[in-house]
Amino acid sequence: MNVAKLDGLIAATCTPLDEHGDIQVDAIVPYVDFLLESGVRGLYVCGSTGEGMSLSRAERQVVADRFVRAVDRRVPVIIQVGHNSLPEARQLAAHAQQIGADAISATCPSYFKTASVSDLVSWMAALATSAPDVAFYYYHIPSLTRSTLKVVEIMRDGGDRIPTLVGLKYTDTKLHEFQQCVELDQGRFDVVWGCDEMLLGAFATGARAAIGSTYNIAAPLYDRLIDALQRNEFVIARQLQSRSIAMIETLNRYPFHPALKAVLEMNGLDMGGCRLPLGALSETDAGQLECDLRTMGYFQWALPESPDTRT
Ligand code: MN9
Repeated sequence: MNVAKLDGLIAATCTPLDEHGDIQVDAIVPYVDFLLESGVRGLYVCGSTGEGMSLSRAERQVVADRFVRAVDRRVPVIIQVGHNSLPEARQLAAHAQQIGADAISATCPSYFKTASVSDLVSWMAALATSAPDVAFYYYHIPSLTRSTLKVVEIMRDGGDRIPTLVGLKYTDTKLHEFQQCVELDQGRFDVVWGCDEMLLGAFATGARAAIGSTYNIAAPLYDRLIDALQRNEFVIARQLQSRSIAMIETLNRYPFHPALKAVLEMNGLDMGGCRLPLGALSETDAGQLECDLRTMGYFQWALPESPDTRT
């Protein structure tokens, strides 16, 4: 099992769809090349951004397989295998191991709420036995799962009972809780930040890697933010974060997921819309979004070839 810690920006990938709403597999190779050229250092596939929960198991397996093959070992690939049905989740995990993914990750089941940390860890342990040679990152995203279990306790108990549990994707905004997870058992776990608009706070609190959706469309901006922090240039880091906040607020108005795909389309990639219930942007909305982004300077500061590499 490869347990090297993740480092830098990991893109939570979108799933390209065609005009019928089916998976558009041929779009994955150019998309992966675009992400790696923009500075992304890993991929997180079939998560919230990738609409994993809206895809069938067969579709998820095709998507996972195509991303792993397109990356061809250049960066780590993590496959999100969470599912309300444990047998389905286990088959996804076994498949991820079989195709050579570097890690699996899973949300907790979310239709029935898990009553105790111990029950959830039993569920995770059963899942992990289906991919015994692959690192496992628990995916904490209470805004979507509505889980109220304490994530530090999940990791503590999970660490005792699951040999492959190496880390956590922490997608919440409680920096103090994130710090507790980072410091648990002398930094035993690879705790990866999941809220792009608070990257600055997370890196100040001990994060070394972040998994997120907007690293698809602005990795150079966030890389400059991390560089600024490493040079203790906090004013610059705050200015860069403030651009990211404004960009995300703009996307949220459209709403977020189809808007993210529309921005990738503006970058020359074929992404399509989202599957219902998320839907797609109308042409008018996509045009308005492009106009909003142009006004805020997005095309000047967010992209690999951006002319403005200053703040
Ligand atoms: O997990 C993403 N969260 C959701 C990662 O999809 C709910 C984030 O990357 C957010 O999309 C991002 C923008 O709010 O922080």
